[in-house]
Amino acid sequence: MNFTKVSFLDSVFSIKQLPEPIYPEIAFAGRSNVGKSSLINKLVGRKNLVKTSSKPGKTQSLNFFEVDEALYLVDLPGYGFARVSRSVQASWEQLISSYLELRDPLVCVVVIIDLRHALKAHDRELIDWLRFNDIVSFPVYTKADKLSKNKQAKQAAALDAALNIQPADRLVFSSKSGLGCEELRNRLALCAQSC
Ligand SMILES: Nc1nc2c(ncn2[C@@H]2O[C@H](COP(=O)(O)OP(=O)(O)O)[C@@H](O)[C@H]2O)c(=O)[nH]1
Ligand SMILES: [Mg+2]
Repeated sequence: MNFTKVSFLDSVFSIKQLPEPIYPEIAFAGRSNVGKSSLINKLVGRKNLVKTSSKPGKTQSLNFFEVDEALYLVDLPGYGFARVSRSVQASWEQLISSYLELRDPLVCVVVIIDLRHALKAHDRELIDWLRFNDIVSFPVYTKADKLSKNKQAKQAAALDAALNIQPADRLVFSSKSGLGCEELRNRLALCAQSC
């Protein structure tokens, strides 16, 4: 798998609408505006497969992308966006949590976190919830290019401590420079093959 043959499959707004479970699936989660769309685009070497935006909260569906006739990438709606109503937020959460809990081919949830900041409550809630439900998660610390090498190491160590993980259990990433991109492809290919 080299992440070259990539196409958009479908936008899913309800559990009933999910595609046939024919490939392993890797989902991508993160706070709105954390850089999730940029990360997916970088991963598959496409500028605009997933729309990026400076306006957070755009993605309201689960967006499925097919990779190399072997894998589905699933772009989950961003969370922690204050400007949507509570009822809209609740229905997103319902869709996402049902998908994560019930979907057999799901092998890993990539949780994207901003390397510049301390761990946010929403990120912790998600990771705790995934652990509680025995769903494999893999944190990726993004926007590394915005920090010096020293600061990157310091911030990554702080996030590792907050999540109680080792450096081997996560990646430092930049959609701008491509830092960590090859490692992420390898890691996800391994996840997909192990199922
Ligand atoms: N410098 C830098 N900017 C980034 C990076 N990733 C995303 N961004 C910027 O952050 C903003 C939000 O990115 P987007 O991918 O749309 O975030 P999403 O809401 O999580 O999908 C955009 O302005 C991106 O250009 C990164 O690794 N480095
Ligand atoms: Mg996005």
